[in-house]
Amino acid sequence: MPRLLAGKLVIATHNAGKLAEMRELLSPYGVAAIAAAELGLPEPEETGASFVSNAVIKARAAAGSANIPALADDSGLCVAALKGAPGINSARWAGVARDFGAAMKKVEQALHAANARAPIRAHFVSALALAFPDGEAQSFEGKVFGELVFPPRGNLGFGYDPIFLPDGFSRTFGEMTGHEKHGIPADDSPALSHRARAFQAFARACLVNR
Ligand code: ITT
Repeated sequence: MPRLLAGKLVIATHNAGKLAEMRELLSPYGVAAIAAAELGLPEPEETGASFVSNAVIKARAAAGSANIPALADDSGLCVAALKGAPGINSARWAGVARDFGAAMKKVEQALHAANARAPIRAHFVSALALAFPDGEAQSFEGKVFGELVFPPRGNLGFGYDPIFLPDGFSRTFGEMTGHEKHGIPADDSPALSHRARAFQAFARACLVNR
């Protein structure tokens, strides 16, 4: 049985783009969301082989250190012509400087080396994990499919947003407002982004006051 959540929650991310989106997603629920960095929590090593396992590692580490429930996201861009890369290594492709201009170039070069032709199919995945201080954890996954475009377009969002064109749209995530990318429709029909879709599943299972 999922455990209902109320009160305080740590958002177990050190990524400012994700943190802003997760705060917006949580804002209607009256949950006091505290960022891991505000508590000075260390970043655990992401040793898992899947998005879900890495999300659980991050959520458990934060819940254990902060002694309150923690919500973590592990996410990434999976490119079909690159056999799913960068996938769970999406942040690592940006190097220690987290330079996503360089990471997007690296994707483009890898596609060139693989002789990939348009349309370049890709999807984003987000695994959200909620963990409690006793180690209990639940996870929820969301995906969004589309294609990659070069050169990158738009300076909104973060990470790989400027090269991702979701199916059915003519603007990349980098050209969309936060509301368009991860807004939750009033009738709770599926949101657009991977993270918002995972969040809808999380909210249905765990959040109160809906
Ligand atoms: P935390 O582990 O502290 O949460 P991180 O950036 O290291 O931060 P991940 O290991 O999950 O997080 O890496 C996922 C990367 O995939 C992230 O750095 C982004 O660049 C990219 N990514 C994930 N969601 C994205 C989105 O909505 N738009 C663009 N890029 C995204």
